[in-house]
Amino acid sequence: VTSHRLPTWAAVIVLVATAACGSKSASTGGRATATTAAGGPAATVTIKNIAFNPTTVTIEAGQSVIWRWQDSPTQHDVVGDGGLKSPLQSDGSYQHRFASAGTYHYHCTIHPTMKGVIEVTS
Ligand SMILES: [Cu+2]
Repeated sequence: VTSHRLPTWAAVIVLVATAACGSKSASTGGRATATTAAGGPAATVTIKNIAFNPTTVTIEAGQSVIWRWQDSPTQHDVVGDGGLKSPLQSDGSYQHRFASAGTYHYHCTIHPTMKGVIEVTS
């Protein structure tokens, strides 16, 4: 009597699993590509999974770094040496030009483990 019900349940489970899997891969599939146009930032730091990547970037004095937020809906900011101070945000980008050589440490104010360094050579 119950044997004819089993295929129905199995079909529903398969459909739900397929739908969930499909939507997940679609949402993580998109990625931005346009990053360094001529005369644009010399380096890009991606903010994702509650981390800066890469954590250390080396540029030359006068060059710029751009941070790109890809961790929505989690909010982060970039605050540190050399006047680094971005808005607290979950999307978008922040660009900063480093005029003089030095080692610039920065962090995210709401995630103590998020730290990064910009090495600026002369
Ligand atoms: Cu953060």
